[in-house]
Amino acid sequence: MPKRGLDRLFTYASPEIFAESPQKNQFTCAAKHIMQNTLNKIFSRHALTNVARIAAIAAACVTMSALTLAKPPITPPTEITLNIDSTDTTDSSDSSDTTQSNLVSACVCDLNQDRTVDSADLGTLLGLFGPCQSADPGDFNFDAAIDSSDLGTMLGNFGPCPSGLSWATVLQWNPDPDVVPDAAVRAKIVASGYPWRVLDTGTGIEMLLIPGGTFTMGCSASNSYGCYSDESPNHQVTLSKAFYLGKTEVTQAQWQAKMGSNPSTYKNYSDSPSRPVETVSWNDIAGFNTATGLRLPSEAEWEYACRGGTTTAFHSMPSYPNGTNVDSLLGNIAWYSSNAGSTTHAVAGKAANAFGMYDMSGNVWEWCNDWWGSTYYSTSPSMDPAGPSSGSYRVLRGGGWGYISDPCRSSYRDSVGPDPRGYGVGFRVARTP
Ligand SMILES: [Ca+2]
Ligand SMILES: [Ca+2]
Ligand SMILES: [Ca+2]
Repeated sequence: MPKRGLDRLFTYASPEIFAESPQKNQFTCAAKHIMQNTLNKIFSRHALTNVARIAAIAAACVTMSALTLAKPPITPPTEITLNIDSTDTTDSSDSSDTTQSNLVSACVCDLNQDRTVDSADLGTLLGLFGPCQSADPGDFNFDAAIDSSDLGTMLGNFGPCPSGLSWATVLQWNPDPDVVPDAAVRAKIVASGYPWRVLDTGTGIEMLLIPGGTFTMGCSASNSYGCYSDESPNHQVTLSKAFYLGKTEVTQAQWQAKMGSNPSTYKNYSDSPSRPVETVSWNDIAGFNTATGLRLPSEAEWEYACRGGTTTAFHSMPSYPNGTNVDSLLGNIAWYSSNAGSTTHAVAGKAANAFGMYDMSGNVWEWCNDWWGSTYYSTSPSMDPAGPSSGSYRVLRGGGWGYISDPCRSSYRDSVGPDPRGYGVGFRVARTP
């Protein structure tokens, strides 16, 4: 906790503030005296860690609570319906509300719902001090009063709300509008209940949440290139569940750290650790994913994540929020034959798409989990398609540094057997929450 925050906390917790609260009559002069003494001691103990200071203040609050007027014992309910979804505009309950059974782990102390319990929530809580309806926001122990006991609960839960994901560290709960410009998409991410930007703890790979949704999969011709037969027919696909996808292709450094070796052809450059790993077969990646708990995206997940809401040959880029079919604009988002200089490049060097994904087009080709089938689109299920049940080739997507604009189109499909390793082929990882 930064000093400024700590100072604010001391200010909020001062007896003068309590004295102005609606409950001031519940605090005796003796209680104020004890509180003041405790705070003075805390101020004088500079060796205490911030955590210890907060704990000490919480203890003081409990002391205060013990000195308030006795109340009849109340049995807290085991669960409560909270208006915590993004569609709510009022406090009245509705069908979209979420029922939480563990109030602390649900981060009920996060009163402004920004997924972090901090001084902003503390200020709100202190502003609510006084009698209330049991289970009003801020009344964490359901005793029909917002008081120092609730304050102690909040102080004990300071920090980012838990993700509920055993494998992830939360970097950012809510999507950044500069990265995910569509408000409706941001609302869907928040409504998923999962954090937007996380770090896969085991690999250090940064991943972003892609919300479920429906899109048209298949042929998007560019101005210069039409589609191939395996990109048709266009068909509507629904991805029923949100999933995490690597913000970039897996880098050489990330592969090396997990696998202990680096198979990449372009590994002798100063920026090679930040370049995508390549010369990896589909079967090699199966080994990487077994070691990490990660997986490859399905082909449908890949195209949905690549398009980011666009229906054009190439996804969005600065000045072209709806994407473009103009092949000469591809260099804004992709390393390909016209700008790559016949080599890979450090990931995230070009503009990201509307989900915050880099290098979906170009740099290295990306393996998908699916078997490839030339006529699969005519039989693909509309919900969560996973590809043919068997085959000889696995799907590759996105084109690469050595290729023209044609295969960099969002709908272009290629296929290679699971064993060959190509110096233009890498991957990005997905994970089911
Ligand atoms: Ca908060
Ligand atoms: Ca209470
Ligand atoms: Ca790529």
